[in-house]
Amino acid sequence: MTDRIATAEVLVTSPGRNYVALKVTTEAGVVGWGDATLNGRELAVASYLRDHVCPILIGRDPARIEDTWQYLYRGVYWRGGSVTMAAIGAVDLALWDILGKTAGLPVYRLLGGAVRDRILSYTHATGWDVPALLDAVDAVRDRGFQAVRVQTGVPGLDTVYGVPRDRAAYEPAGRGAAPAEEVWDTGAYLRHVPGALAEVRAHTGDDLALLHDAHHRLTPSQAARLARDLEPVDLFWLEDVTPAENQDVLRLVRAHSTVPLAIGEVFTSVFEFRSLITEQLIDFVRAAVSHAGGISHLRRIAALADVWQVRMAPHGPSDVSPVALAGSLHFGLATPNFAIQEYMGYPDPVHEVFGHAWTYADGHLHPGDAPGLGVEVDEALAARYPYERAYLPVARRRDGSMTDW
Ligand code: CS2
Ligand code: MG
Repeated sequence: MTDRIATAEVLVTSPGRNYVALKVTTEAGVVGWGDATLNGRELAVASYLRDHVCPILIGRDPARIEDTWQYLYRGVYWRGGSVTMAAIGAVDLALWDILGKTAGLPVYRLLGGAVRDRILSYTHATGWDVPALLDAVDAVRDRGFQAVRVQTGVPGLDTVYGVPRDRAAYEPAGRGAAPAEEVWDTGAYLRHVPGALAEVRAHTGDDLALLHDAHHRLTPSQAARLARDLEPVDLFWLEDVTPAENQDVLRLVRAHSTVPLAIGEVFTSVFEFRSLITEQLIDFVRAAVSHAGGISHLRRIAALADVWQVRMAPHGPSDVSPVALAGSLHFGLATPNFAIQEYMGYPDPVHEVFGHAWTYADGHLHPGDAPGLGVEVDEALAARYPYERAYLPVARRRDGSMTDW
């Protein structure tokens, strides 16, 4: 007998930071979880799901995952965009979770089975000055990581993307009535970063993969200059050198450097990646399983990328919940051109609300062998952490004009 979707509910919880979870329950009582978190715009996705998507899921066959994806993507005239794709991603994750639980298999086995034993992961090391950064890199190495993203403070700037002021973990979204305003100076950044990262490389030796995120801030010539100046550091990748809208710039960057380029945490579909992949302008795809339409759509991006030797490296900051991280890991274990998973980690309350089968050990992640995605949300505990409005910061140049954060 065909099972049917009985209910679809949205849960918003804030165990330290906001998360939006989707709970889909079938008539047979199987529960699937999805992640619909969009940092700083959480309630937009919650409403999109509650008001427009959940009602039309009821009665559908949960095993028709691809058909539901097409129904939600093509069945809306106003298609695409971060809110829509995060909502579709949440449904897709929940349906894969249900299929796995129904079959009694972890999702990676439904995707064709493991093609690797474990998934290489990277985490973040940050420091306001070089000595603090070197300490942070050493601490990350002591935890077993073989790859690390390094971000450093810039002399003359009070705030810098990715670098917390205190020793607390970096969490860009701030709670409050309005976004924090940061002052940004690309010239100061360009003068400081290549030397600082060269010191990190001299300190670590060759056997640690180093990554750096420019977070969308550079003009075309600045991007080319940074890539060129970072050549001696031998980066694993340089991320988001320019605003996502200007893809043509990457031709200029390529002409000046062989530094591997990673792009796309704000992209939500294969259509946005098409020329980046087919013109070989990038080396790594950063789309998140939650923001880019779920496992079903990330597989489509990966299939296109594989033809051009581009590899998958999904976004995994703390605003990607443990549910989406699980989805990414099942996908990663079963996908040949998967390279590396970002893993910032979570504070304890997040681990308690989202109990998970995935594990971290020795620089690697594994999704675990529990049926489905292997994440169960403790709803009673989640209810003790109500939503709190939070915004990502905005950035202004020294003259007060807005720039990309
Ligand atoms: C990022 C994120 O992890 C990354 O590479 O660029 O830190 C990003 O700034 C946040 O996810 C924004 O919500
Ligand atoms: Mg990034």
